[in-house]
Amino acid sequence: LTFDCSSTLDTPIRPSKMSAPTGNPYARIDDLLSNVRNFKIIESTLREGEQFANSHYSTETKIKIATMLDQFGVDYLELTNPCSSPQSRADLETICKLGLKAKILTHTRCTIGCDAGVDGVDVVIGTSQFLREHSLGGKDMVAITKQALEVIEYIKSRGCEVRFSTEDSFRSDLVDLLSIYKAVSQAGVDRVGIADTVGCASPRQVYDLVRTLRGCVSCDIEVHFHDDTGCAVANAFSALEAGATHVDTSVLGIGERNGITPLGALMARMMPSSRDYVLSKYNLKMIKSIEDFVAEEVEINTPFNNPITGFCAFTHKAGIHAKAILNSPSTYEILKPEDFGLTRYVHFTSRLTGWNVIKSRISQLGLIMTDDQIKEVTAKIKAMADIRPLAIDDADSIIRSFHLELNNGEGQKGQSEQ
Ligand code: AKG
Repeated sequence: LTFDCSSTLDTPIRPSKMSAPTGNPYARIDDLLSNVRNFKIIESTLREGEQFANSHYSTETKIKIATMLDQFGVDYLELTNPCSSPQSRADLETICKLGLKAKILTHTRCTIGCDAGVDGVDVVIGTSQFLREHSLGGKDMVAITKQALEVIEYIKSRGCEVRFSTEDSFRSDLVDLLSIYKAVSQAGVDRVGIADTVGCASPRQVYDLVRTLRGCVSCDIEVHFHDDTGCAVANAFSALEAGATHVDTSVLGIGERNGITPLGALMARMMPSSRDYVLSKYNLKMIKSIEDFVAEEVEINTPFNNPITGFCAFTHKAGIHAKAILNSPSTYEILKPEDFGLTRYVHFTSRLTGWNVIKSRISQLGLIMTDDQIKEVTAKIKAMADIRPLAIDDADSIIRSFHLELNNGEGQKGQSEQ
C-alpha cells in the first residue's frame, strides 16, 4: 500500500463559523477546519460504559439510560455488540424499537455479522504493532486492510452507516494509518475513527494526527480517548479544533480502566468556546440527573472535582473571591450554574471569610447592622472558625446572638437615657 492523499484534497470540507475576536487575548479564532462549534456526540455509556468494572445493566436500566441520553440530545447511542450474549442482542433490539431520535449504533470487531436492526455499525481493528502481534496473531497491514474492506462492503450492503476505526491509533505507524484510512474512505465509509486505546496521546499529538488525517479523507472523523493520563477531555477538544466531527463519550467517563471522555466534562469544556451551539443542541439541565442515575446504577460517587456536578463545582470560599462573586459572578466563574439548572454557594463560615459575604448573609437573615458592626461579627466568626470548623447554623447563631446583644444594648441604653 502506498500513501497518497492528494486525490481527496479537492473534496470541500464543511467550514465552521469564524469567531469574532473578543476582549480575551487568549480566545482563539477558529480556522476553517475546526469543528469546535459544530460537533456530534456518540454516546457510549451503553457500550464502553458496559466495559466499566462495576457495570451490570438490566434491560430497564439500559432503556432508562438510552431515553435520558436521547432527551439530552446526543446524536448517536453506541451499544454493546449483539453477539456478546443473548441478552445483549435482546436489549439492543428493544432499544432499536424505542423510536428514539438518536441513531443507534453497535460496535464490532472487524468481522461480518451482528447488525440486529441498528442504524450503523462501528467497526474497529488493531493496527499497532502490540495488537497486531499479541491480539491478531501477527496479521500484517495488507491482510488487515483486505479484511476491513470486505466487512465495510458487507455492512454497506445491509444499508447501515459504517465507521471504521483503528484501535491503538497513537501507537500505530503513521503511514499504515493514513493508508488504511484512505482505502476505507474510498470504499465509502461514513466515518473513520481514531482511538487512543491506552490513553497515551497528548493534545498536541492529537491535533497533529487529526489535522493530517483531515487532509487525507473526505468522510467524517470520530475520536475516542481513554483517560489513563488525564487528557481525555483536552484531547477531544484538540481533535475538534483540528477538524474531527464526532466525539465518543460516556456518562461520568465510565469505561475500561478509568474510562473515556466524560459527557458532562466535555460539555463544560465546550461551553466557553461554543456556548450558542451547545445550548441550541443539548439539554444541559439534565446532566446532573443523568450522572446521578448512572452513578447509582454502577455504585460510584460523583468525584468532588467533577466539572459541573462535583459537590463544590460552584462553591466560592475565600473572602476575596466571595466579595467579587457577589458583585459579579463572572469574576470567578467561567461556567454559569444556572445553565445547568444548578445554583452557586458562597461559603461564609470559614476562617477565610470576609465581611462582604457576612454582610450578604446578614441581609439574607433579614437583619440590619452597620458596616462596623458587620466587621465586628465577622471577626467573631473567624475567631471561632480558627478553633473548629463551623456549620452554617453555627455561623448564623453567632450572627443572631451578636445582633441580639446589639439590640439589648440599645434597649438598655434607651432605658438608662429615660
Ligand atoms: C478503544 O480502542 O479503546 C475502543 O474502545 C474502541 C474505540 C473505537 O471503536 O473507535
